[in-house]
Amino acid sequence: MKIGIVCYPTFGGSGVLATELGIALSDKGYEVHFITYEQPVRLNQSFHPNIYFHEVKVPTYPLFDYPPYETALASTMVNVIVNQKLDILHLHYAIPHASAAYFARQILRKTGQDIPFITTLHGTDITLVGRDATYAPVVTFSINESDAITAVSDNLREETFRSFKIEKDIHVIPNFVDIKRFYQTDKEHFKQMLAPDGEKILVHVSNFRAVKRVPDVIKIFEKVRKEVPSKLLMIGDGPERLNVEELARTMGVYNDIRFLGKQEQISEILSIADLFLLPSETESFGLSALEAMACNVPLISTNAGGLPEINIEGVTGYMSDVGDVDSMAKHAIYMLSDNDRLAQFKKDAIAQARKFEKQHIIPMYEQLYNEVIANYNKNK
Ligand code: GMT
Repeated sequence: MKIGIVCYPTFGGSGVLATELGIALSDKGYEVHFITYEQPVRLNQSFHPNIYFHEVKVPTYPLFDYPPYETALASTMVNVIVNQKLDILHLHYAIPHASAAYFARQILRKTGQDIPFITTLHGTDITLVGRDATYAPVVTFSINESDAITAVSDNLREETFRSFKIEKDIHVIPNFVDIKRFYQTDKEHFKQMLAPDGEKILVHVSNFRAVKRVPDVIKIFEKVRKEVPSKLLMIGDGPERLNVEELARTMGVYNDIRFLGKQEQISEILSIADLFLLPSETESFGLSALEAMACNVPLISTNAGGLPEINIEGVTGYMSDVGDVDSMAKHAIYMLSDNDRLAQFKKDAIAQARKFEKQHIIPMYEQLYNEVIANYNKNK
């Protein structure tokens, strides 16, 4: 089977998940074609002979204040579908991928070469951006035109039905983790450098957007640090970074924090962490938290969105209401202040991550592809 994957190539969760899916499918013998404007970040970590990358180029012109990416994307989809003879197109993040696919299909129908497409909803395409009245009619239409729809959690599925007039079922296929790549490795020397006096290490990974409430990470750390000797690693970059660095200086905790920026070898950093902080305003699943758990790291998170579907209260960590930094700090101190207790949380975090191992989840996508292609051909 030849599968086209359309995604954002950045460090965002939807692009990471789409890339991991493409890698997993290619390992199983499928031919995978990525269509996006840049090489997806996790693709350049190693060579995969069954994976092809088709760059969407958006020519500029003095008239264009806003170069028409969606038009370039739809044209590239048409080219790749026809020339590579794809069987199915899988779109990750509804905007603008689903509407571009609809457009591409209308073009292909004229020549009898159209193929089915599946849209996977990831989170902010529904909970923030898609809901905006500017986009909502196009998002609703193109989701409904998809041959199948998936969401990454039960919560996102319900949220989609609440916010849009969706006329077909939404399959829930959760995020997954490759535990052959995400596991705790021995990085004691690295830990020694960052926490020379045996301090506990807290970590946050995100794209530093407002929805992640990154200032809450600093506020939680400031409280934890008063009770438990600790250090904080901040991984990622984005619009909130400068404000957050300034907040850390103002609160007098900057010297105990390392802002490491965007990193590709996340599992090596997670390997030395004791606790993962994810105080998001909304989080449809929390892929970064799952990857942390696979590396032995329990969670302090909010109870927003789909987080209760992965963080088991009192077992893999604790959850609090959005913005309740006192509660999150209290739970973090409880977990970090007793080594035996912390070890149990770590063990339970790994056990929970294993439930979302890629070998359990990839077959769900394979089954859906087969069903969708069979139905499409039947109704042609
Ligand atoms: O918001 C992000 O951090 C990026 C975003 C995306 O769509 O690129 O991530 C979303 O998709 C991930 C993969 O399915 C989920 O694990 C994240 O929870 C989700 N983010 C939000 O809902 C805020």
